[in-house]
Amino acid sequence: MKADLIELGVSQTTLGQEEKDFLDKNGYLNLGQLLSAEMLKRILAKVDHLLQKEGQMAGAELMDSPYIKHPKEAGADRLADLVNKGEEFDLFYTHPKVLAAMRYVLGDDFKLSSLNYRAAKPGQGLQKLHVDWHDTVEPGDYKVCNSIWLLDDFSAANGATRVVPGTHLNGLLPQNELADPFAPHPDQVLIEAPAGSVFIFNSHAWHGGTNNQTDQYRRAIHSYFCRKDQPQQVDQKRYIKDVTKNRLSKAALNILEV
Ligand SMILES: O=C(O)CCC(=O)C(=O)O
Repeated sequence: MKADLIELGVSQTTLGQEEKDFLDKNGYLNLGQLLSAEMLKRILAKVDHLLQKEGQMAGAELMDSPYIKHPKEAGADRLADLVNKGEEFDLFYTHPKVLAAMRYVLGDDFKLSSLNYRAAKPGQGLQKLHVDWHDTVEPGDYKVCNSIWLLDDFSAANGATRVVPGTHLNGLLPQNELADPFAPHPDQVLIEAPAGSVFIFNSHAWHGGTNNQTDQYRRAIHSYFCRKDQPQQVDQKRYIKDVTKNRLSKAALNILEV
């Protein structure tokens, strides 16, 4: 295993065999509640502060990217480049459990692609079933893998993410197969779990946000990773600030590839 991953606390056993088997078969995995109530409070306070501060510019870093599919998604608030917006967000790309899952899906050579906030607005947030890649891939030849960190309890009512288990293995793209990619899929599973939980989903599995039918935002952070031979969704070298560089370990900086 790469020295950087060992330094960040990843070992061969960080992910158990049952977890690996579940992820292999289904293309997603519940890592449990990795954020405490205290951590959630701090993160949400920081997110609120950033949303206020950035206003209309929130999420602007994503507009620069040729790789994003819905930069101006009307149904959701976004914040981007959280790597450079506070130490509260360091954990999202250095947590050993998340890194172990990324390594399991992408192999030893992977990096952070982007670290963004997405909040489905009340009454909105429905997305097509999609994959985060432009083509099909052979099983095992995965290019991208996402994690979603729940900042609110996720339920069927408030727009929980949906995943169609096993679709990372079927060599099919939802846009080619589904008459209506917005419609509920008979095999879809909703990620319903308490705030603080973290789910991994292989980005080649069909997935998407569902409609938030409540009057509150449904908030989450996505730490999204890609293989080292692929471009990042947000060019980390371009955005990295001295304050971030000075704060992070060499191993963490290597995950950003800066
Ligand atoms: O936030 C979610 O529930 C899923 C978001 C997603 O899949 C995306 O934005 O590509």
